[in-house]
Amino acid sequence: PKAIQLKDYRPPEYLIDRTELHFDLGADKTRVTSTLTLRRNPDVTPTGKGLTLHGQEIELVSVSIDGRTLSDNDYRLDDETLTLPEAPEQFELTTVGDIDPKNNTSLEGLYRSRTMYCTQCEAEGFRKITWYLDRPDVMSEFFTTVVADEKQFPVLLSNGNLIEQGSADNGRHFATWHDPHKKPAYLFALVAGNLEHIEDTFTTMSGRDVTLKIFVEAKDLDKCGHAMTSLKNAMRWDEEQYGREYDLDIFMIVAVDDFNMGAMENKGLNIFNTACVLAKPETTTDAGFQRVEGVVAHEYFHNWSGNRVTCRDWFQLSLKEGFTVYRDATFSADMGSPTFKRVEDVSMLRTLQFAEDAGPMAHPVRPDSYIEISNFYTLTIYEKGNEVVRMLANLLGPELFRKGTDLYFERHDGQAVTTEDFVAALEAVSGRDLTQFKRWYDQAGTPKLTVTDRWDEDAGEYHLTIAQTCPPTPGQPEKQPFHIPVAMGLLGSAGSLPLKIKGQAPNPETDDNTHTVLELTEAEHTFVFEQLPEKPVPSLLRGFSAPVKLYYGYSRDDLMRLMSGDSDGFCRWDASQQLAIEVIEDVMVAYQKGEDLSGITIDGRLIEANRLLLQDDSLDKAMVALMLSLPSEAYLGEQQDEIQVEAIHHSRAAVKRALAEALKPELTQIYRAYDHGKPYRPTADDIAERSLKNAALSYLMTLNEPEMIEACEQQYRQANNMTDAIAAVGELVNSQASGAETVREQVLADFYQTWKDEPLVVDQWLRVQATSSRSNTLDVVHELEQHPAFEPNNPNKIRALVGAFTNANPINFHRADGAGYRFLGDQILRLNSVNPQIAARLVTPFTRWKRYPKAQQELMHAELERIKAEPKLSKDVYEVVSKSLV
Ligand code: BAL
Ligand code: ZN
Repeated sequence: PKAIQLKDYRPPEYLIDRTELHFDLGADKTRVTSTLTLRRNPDVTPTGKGLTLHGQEIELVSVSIDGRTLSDNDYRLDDETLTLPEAPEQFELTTVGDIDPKNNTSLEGLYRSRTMYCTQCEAEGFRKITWYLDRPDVMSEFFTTVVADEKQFPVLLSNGNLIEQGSADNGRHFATWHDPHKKPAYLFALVAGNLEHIEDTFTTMSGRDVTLKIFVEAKDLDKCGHAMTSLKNAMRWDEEQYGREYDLDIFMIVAVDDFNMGAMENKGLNIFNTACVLAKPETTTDAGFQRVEGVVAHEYFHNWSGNRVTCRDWFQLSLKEGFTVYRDATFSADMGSPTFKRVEDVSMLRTLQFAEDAGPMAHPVRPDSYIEISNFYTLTIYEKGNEVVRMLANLLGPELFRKGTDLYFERHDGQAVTTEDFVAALEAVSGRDLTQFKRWYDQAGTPKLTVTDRWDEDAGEYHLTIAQTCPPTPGQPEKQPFHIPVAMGLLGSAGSLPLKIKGQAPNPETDDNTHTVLELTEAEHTFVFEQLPEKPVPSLLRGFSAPVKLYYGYSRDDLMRLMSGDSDGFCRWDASQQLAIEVIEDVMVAYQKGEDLSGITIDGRLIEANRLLLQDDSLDKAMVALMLSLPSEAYLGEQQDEIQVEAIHHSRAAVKRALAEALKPELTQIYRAYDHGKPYRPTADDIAERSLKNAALSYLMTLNEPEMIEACEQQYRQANNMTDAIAAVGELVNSQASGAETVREQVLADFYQTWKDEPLVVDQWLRVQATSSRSNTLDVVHELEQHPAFEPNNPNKIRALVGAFTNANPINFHRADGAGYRFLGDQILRLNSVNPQIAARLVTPFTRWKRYPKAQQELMHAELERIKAEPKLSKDVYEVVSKSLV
């Protein structure tokens, strides 16, 4: 397969002013008739090659130009294109083609999910529906008619407004939709099904009433309320924060069981994975409620950042995704706990995006080449893209950033543009030169900041030196310095110290007396802080002001001071994590020496720091829960040159047990004080309280005491919400206590019996078992693969069982005998032909093979070779596997 290059971008030779689609959903095939009003693009010099349209897996019935049917000699057809060598300057093209949605397991284009038909067109699925210029810079006005059996498919939906509906022959009916806003084909959507809906209205800032509908299967009607509330909050928030008003009379969401992604922002008709829209306390965890709120907002926000202003080409994907993640993250922060949200996002970025950025698939936020664009819906495009927009917003300050986004939306409404255009709008309103900043879009890899300091007691001066480097990434051996904002302050023995930087006036947009933003542009800078009464401890990268790795030699006492005294919640949490990492690393040294970890003594400072947290009632419970949680095994692995899976697992567990022993009274007090009977609310305060209580349970369960196992079982049986129920199941599933065996079996059986008809809860049942650290987990996973609950082609089930085992269970996935790797290799090969997107995604754990000791490297490498040898490898899997083997 050939790579597509950004440098080869050419504007389209033809434009499509109007797109008229007619879908005849038959019992067997679906016939699609498309009538396109085409004209030459006046801005492009003709190449003389005629018109080439994209089209795949469609059986051609006929082609006509201006009503004249073409003969075979008038066009060329291959597996991917339809070419009209003699295309006129301006004409109407009608194509008729048959597609087979029932056998479309790729879940791209038009496909069947359970009882309904639905579509997924981003990035290049529309070409599986009809022949088209399937590229985001071709925007058209769509008219869509859907005809289907009235009993089986009473609901027929597409983008825009419903303009006509009625009966058709043979018990069928039709609906015609018109979308007045020009859009690229990737935003097209169609749904036909036996669906029910909830309805509400939203009055926009200019006083227009918009109808809001959420469509689901009848059994899920009671799980739509949270999504509707989230949607209305998001609509209001976007008006208040960005001045963006909704632009159609109706906004619809449809929930679908079989879906590759989380959701899709099709104009006026968002299609959602059920996992990202359905929620009720009995079936959905706190994290699930938060995910629904975030994803509903994200897709809604795309209406402006993505739909009204879209991408010129797929290299610009982060233009809409990075910006929209930034928008949804700030929305979620406003709706809940800002520090909690920030810590959660940074944890994911530092654990997973940093790993991607250091591996064979590393690519810039604006990539310059790809083989299969589906492989580029990555953490780099989304999450690092979010960080890049966040840095821009912080550099400009709120007022200028808002002016900049206003200008961006106004300048480019109805256009397909680039990340350059986005930055240009921010430059225009601020007068800032962001040329160097744009390296964040072009250079891959995570910059590394090395910080050193010197205290001049006599002068009362503190010298802080920050040096930046960035490791090589594929195709980019050398990097230029980045423009990096480092938000910081200085801590004295009694709190924050006043900041006075030699030769530098404070910036009123970002600074106050105790907080400043240092802007790095060179490979090294030294800042001198004057008039200080004592040697400070620096509080660096507050709020995680840039996506970098920061190295400063904090002493453990410094970390304790930051944990209790810093004004920045993120830095307090980060200090707690750093202290925990160091203590776990102490134990790893003992483990490597073969010492017995069962009664190991750990650094008392970690115990005391946590005791202070647990005893201080004035602290925000969300912060306490976050700071109490030990860094994940994955994040601990990221800190090491060579990932020692077993050492990390056993050392982390030993530290957790040692903390539980030392803090048993405090943890028990928190656990017992919690009122399990209180009604469930998904508010920030209640989520924090549950999170702290379940963290206490998790610590106490490491002690293997019968009364805690009993308490855990009781929590499961009495829970009025899924957060508490699944937390208890998770503890039982992981428990090494001999007394937990029977309870575990009973609880797992009871859980399945209770929830076997709720697919999203069954997903949680699969996930909790797949992530158990007990040594027989791979056998359990193999058994679950054969269980009726496991639907082998459903992406949510695959993620819950295969994805969870291979990404979130290091100790079992990386088994020394390679059985975990073989399991994943088999799954990838099985899914390669069924659903290439999902298959390619599953390869991720193998992309990291070089990070492990030699024996594991060899086993993973062998699996990659085995996959590469498959004769019919999809482009998707080929790209990830071949890049990993370089
Ligand atoms: N555009 C694909 C799904 C999303 O990011 O919203
Ligand atoms: Zn998005």
